Amino acid sequence: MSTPLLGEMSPAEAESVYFNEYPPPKTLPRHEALARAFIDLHVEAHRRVVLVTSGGTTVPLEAQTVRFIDNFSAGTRGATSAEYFLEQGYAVIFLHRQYSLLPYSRHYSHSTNCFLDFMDEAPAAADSSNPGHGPIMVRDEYQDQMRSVLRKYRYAKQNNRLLLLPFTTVSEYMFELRSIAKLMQPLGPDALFYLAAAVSDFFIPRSRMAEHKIQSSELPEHMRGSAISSDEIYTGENEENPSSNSRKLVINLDPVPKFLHQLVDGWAPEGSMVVSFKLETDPSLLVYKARTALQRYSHHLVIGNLLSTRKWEVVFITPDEPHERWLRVPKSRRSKSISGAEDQVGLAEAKKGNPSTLEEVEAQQVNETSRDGIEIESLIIPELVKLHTKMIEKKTQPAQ
Ligand code: PAZ
Repeated sequence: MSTPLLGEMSPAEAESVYFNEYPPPKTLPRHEALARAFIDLHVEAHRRVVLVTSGGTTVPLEAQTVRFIDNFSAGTRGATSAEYFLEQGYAVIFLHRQYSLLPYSRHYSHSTNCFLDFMDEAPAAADSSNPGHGPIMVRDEYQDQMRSVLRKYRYAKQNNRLLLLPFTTVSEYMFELRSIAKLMQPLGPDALFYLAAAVSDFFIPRSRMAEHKIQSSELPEHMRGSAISSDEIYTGENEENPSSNSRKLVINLDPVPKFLHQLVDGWAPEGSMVVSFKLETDPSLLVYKARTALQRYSHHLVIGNLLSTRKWEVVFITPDEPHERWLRVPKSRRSKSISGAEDQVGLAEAKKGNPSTLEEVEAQQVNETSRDGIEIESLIIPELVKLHTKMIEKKTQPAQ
């Protein structure tokens, strides 16, 4: 009889099997201690705390990992959202893929906005003992923007409002999410989960994973040991009788269990708000898939986005009226995106007719004074905070 896939088990069974299969990440005890102290501090202050997850997860192909599967997410949504949550007075636990974008420093990231381009060497003072070494300073044209970012960053740091916790693999992410969610219990309705990370849907279970680097060329027999040789098809199953087809690597992945169910029904505090994201590439699927996720996990909000338009529009799918609500950056305020496709804005809502919604008009009014591009997160977070406030009021006000 074949072993059932995790996806075929009950959520509780899948949780037990999954978490017993992997050793917890080495960093977990330290992260738990940091998270506990952070949460205690903010419970004491009656402050709301949001757990923002951000970036992609890796799926290792070997236990001693040389190769892994990854995804596109740079962590822009998570890092940007964290800044707007901080602006709204939340304390933020930022559970992020290591080396993905971080709140505040994202403005000066290595790939798009190299921090060195913002700097200059000023002439040395006339009386300097080292005339060849002028002080390093921020270029004039960036002073205001950098001062503003720096002040917000220092405020968050000095006031203990931001806790950065990194993960890399999908299993590390799962362990961290479970532990932090449970630690957030004392927050009750003041806890918010904002699950923006792009978590892999597929993985190779530890029991079927090669220990060592998968070999791409033949080894002499006496050196082979348990190495997967090049005349085998590696399926991630360590099959007894692998079919022979040299130089091919065929990977057989299992579905990652959907722990959203466990989060909503067990790990997260009673009364807390859970927001998940749904990413699609096919506009005709987005709303359907987001609605299905909301029904399946019975949480509070699914934010749907298309890969090609995610910087300019999202849809809020809620259990209550209006059920489907689009937030859009007005055309004139859309920042350019190399990977984006502006002509696809509105397509996922096409059946509804005119995509120019109330939100578009409102956004135009709110930001009338600024001619710069608007970040869609500046629209998402205030709306979300309103919904969270409503939920808290419902939970904390005695029934009339
Ligand atoms: O990191 P990023 O800003 O490039 O992308 C953000 C995103 C598209 C990963 C996020 O908005 C999202 O939809 N996350 C959930 C993906 C999913 O599991 O469907």
